[in-house]
Amino acid sequence: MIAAMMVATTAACGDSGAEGGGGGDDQIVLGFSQVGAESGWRTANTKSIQESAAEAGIDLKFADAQQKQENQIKAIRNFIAQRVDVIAFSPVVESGWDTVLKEAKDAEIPVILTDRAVDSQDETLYETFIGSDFVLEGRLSGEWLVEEFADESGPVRIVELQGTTGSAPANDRKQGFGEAIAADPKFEIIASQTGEFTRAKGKEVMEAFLQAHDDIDVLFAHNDDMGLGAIEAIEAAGLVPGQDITIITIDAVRDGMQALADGKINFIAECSPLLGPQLMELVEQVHAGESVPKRVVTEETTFTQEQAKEALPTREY
Ligand code: GZL
Repeated sequence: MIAAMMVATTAACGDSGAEGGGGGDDQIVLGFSQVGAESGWRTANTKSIQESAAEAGIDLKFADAQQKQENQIKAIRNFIAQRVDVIAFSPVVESGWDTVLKEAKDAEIPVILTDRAVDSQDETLYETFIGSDFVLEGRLSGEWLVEEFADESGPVRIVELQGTTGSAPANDRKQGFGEAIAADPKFEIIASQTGEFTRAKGKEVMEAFLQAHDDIDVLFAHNDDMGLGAIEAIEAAGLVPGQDITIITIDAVRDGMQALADGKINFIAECSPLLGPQLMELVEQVHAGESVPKRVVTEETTFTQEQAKEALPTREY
């Protein structure tokens, strides 16, 4: 991959607008529709994509959908009209993509899914999907909790901050976590609601949880940002995050890892946003007509409080 990038001699001219772009004749033009800028994870993901496109000499036309599916559909149609070489996007929700993906297929423009999946039954509508195994992330979170509370007789009362309603990470993380804690009936999810993957909404929903329940033992948040917002609500309620309420989150972005190292979060399952380099390699392969695997799973790990302290100094995001 590094060699492939070094071979790309075209001056880097990653275009950051949805319009324009100074691509040379032989330069690959990539249209990318991003979910939005809702979380620290998304910011790091966008940076990785933009920097990797520039390094690979790929002319990037980047569109931010502000978490709205209709904006992503418009952006994809715009890319088709511009006759880009490849389209890539992170689908904000799983459903409702077949029509626009068929339009891209009819226009003979290959599509790559990044980060999140679609629930289309027609796998010919995209070349490959590169992203995390969200069910595994949820399962690892639940398994840590089962182990951590092995000596507790229970009940263990859990509140859950879900990601964006209908999104693959929200659906799959909930599934994986639920499967893991089903091992022992002492674990009970007493409230579950979307915090839209944002700090502000996570704080607002956690405030409501705290007003409705005075016996919360655990918070499972589908991303660090909602967990960080919830920590503000927990502290405002006079409780100690990480002690009065055990907190598990997913992503492992810098602010989440800092809270983990500080003892305010107890466990984080990593979800790497650094998809840029692998995405650009796939774009080049697809553009060259090479066959690519239908599914590329990103490598990830998990962190305890001690591991966060060790990892923080060299954390890329
Ligand atoms: C997961 C990604 C999720 C992150 C959130 O791959 O889609 O969206 O977990 C982000 O932080 O908002």
